[in-house]
Amino acid sequence: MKKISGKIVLVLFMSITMLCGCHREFSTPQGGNSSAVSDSEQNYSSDITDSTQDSESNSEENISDIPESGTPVSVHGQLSVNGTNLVDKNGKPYQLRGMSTHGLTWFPDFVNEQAFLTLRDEWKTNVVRLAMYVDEWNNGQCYMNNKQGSRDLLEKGVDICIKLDMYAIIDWHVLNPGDPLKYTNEAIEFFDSVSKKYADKPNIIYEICNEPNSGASWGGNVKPYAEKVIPVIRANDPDAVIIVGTPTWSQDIDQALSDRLSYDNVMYALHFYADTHRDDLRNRLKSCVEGGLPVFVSEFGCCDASGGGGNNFSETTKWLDLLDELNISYCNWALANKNETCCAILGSGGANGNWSDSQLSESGKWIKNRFMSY
Ligand code: IDC
Repeated sequence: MKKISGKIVLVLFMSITMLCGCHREFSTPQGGNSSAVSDSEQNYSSDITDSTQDSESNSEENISDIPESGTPVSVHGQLSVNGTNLVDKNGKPYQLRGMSTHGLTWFPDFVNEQAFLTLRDEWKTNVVRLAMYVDEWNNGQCYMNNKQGSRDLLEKGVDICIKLDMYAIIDWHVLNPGDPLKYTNEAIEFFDSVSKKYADKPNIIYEICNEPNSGASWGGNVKPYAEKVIPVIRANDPDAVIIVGTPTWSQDIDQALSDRLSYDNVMYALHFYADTHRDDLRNRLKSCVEGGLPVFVSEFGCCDASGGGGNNFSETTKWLDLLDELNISYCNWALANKNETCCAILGSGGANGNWSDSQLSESGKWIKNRFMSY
């Protein structure tokens, strides 16, 4: 992995940005009020070429907002796992906090530099999770129906994170079907290729199966799948952190605790939706961490598990306080403006960042304030 001094990267970054005098903005096919538009109706543009143009946005303000100590990856470098902790290049416990995109091909316009820059400099986050749905219910907007388009958007997101010196989680978003083994060959092909491409970048974290479900068990499905995919990533990128989903929509971390994978730098995913999952799951988390399991909350919502219903901020607070206490990293679902409780941006908010509070949903406002409170 590249080891570059934080200061050099910061100076380079600032010089390049000042030379350009602008933020590049990517094409954003979706405009106006899209809240009434369903996922399948989202206008997925296969042309995701950058459209470099002068921006009226406040690039200088954003630059001066960068903390003295530098931007995330230049300061913290290659992450690894030590005991239950995610640690930085100096071996110090480090917590990633950030937003997860919605399905990349469903909301392609949110993959743009100004949006991620706002997440970094205003919301004070250090990671973006890039959710690439593997298969879905007949809407065609997923990897199995559009490999190249999905892959292009994913790489666009990763490249923006690298440019902005943020961490990027490459999420193979297994949801349907619930058994990750079903697309093992495709996963191997995909992870071999991306891990080759990004082998020298300390920014990247691989998440190999979002949420196994529908009876997929740890021992029978998830672990055998992980044992096929992890060595493929390791052959190209020996020290990247890899997150592995757990059964029952990434809730059964206890199954992993009793039957751990034998690789280093592996973390196990726990997902919660605060109005559905409460003390029982929090207690499971505590006991698994006490038992030595490194856990990563790669997805959570402030609402119920459908992504809808009302927000429950008092339960979310209990969750996030516990995660802070245990140094567990987390990503909030989702950076999108679908008319859904879990989405952070209102329909009128658009995808280009610099959102005012009136353009954020209740959940968006709340989570932004939480991120900024650190
Ligand atoms: C939901 C989206 C919703 C979409 C649905 C399709 O919010 O717009 O129609 O997926 O399947 C998860 C999943 C995540 C879900 C989310 C909310 O990882 O893909 O997104 N959720 O239901 N696990 C628990 C909840």
